[in-house]
Amino acid sequence: MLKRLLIPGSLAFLLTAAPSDSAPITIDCEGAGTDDMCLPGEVIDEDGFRISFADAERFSTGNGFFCTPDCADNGTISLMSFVGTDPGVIRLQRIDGAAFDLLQFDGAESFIGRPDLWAPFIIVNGVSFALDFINDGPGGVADFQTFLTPTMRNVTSVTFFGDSKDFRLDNLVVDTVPEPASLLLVGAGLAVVARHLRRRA
Ligand SMILES: [Ca+2]
Ligand SMILES: [Ca+2]
Ligand SMILES: [Ca+2]
Repeated sequence: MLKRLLIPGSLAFLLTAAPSDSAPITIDCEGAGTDDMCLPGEVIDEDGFRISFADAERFSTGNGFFCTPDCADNGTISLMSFVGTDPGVIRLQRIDGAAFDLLQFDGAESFIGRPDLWAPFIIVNGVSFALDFINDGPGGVADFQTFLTPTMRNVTSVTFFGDSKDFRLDNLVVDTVPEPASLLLVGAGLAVVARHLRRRA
């Protein structure tokens, strides 16, 4: 009886605790609307990760109505932090709250022709990444830069802050971090399943 309970329990645990995918994931914002306006309390969920406000008035996607004139653009949907009466901080977390690595991200300026509004750098968990102030909107030169983030490992939250100025984000490359305790439990579960299968053979 105990064994009958143990085996399904172990299998269920394996399904929930095993790392779902050890390969890096690119959060490319393509699942968001082409011109969504997110207000405080709203979130964008993608691939088990959540983008939300830490302290931002709003953020939007796409390059349409909310970008007048046009904004920095990479030909796809990206996020923009608008700074209003708040610092404009955007937060990235896993929906389950577990740890993850941020490997790299793409960052850019905001409205073309308004360098007074452009963030000089994007501060990621306290580390600054300088924007190049090259931004001519859709087409033309490349507006986005790719920044590597080797120090953003095993974190449970990443915040992006433009020093109280506007910026855009896209292609947040993340990797999940399996917890050592979970791995040990997964190993124990596998051993139980293997023993069960051996006895049935
Ligand atoms: Ca994109
Ligand atoms: Ca451009
Ligand atoms: Ca740029």
